[in-house]
Amino acid sequence: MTAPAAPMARTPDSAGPAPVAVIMGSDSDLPTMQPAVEILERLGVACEVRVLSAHRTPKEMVAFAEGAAARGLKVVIAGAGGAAHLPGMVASLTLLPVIGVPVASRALSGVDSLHSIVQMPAGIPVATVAIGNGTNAGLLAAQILALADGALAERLAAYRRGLHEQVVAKDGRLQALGSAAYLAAMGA
Ligand code: RP5
Repeated sequence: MTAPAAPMARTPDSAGPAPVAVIMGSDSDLPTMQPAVEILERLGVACEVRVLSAHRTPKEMVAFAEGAAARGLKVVIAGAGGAAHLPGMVASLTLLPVIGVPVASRALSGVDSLHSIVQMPAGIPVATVAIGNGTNAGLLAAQILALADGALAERLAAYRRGLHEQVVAKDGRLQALGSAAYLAAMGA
């Protein structure tokens, strides 16, 4: 199901440091991660976006992770593919919650990424979303922030109401058209 356009689209709050960082191991991950940026923007949550590779730029990754909390970040969303060590390594270097996004890899369709990110050892958690699901990573980050932000919680509730209305409308249309006509219209 396509996520509805959030009815509360707004300019992200610009006062103070961005509370969310969206980082990724390569710019080739950006198509997967941009939906996280977009849903955060729609919810009015500012974010910074970086390419930081656990393997190609490990020192920059360490500097980012070690300084993240002091710079005012509250949540890190980290996407990577293949030998996807970025989310776990960042999680090992900060107490901020880290949300991992497995990026669909060419060779193994992202199952390698998923296993690399989700199978963290006890003690260093990474909250892992489904392969390729940047949107859910952005929503989860917003839900964490909403614990201390009532206005953001209301925008998230409005988003959920939009999902509900979208499905109810589809059900009504399906019943009105019948399944064959509905399916034909979907292929149009
Ligand atoms: C990982 O290697 C990145 O997260 C990316 O998903 C994958 C491939 O990177 P590129 O070769 O496309 O730069 O580190």
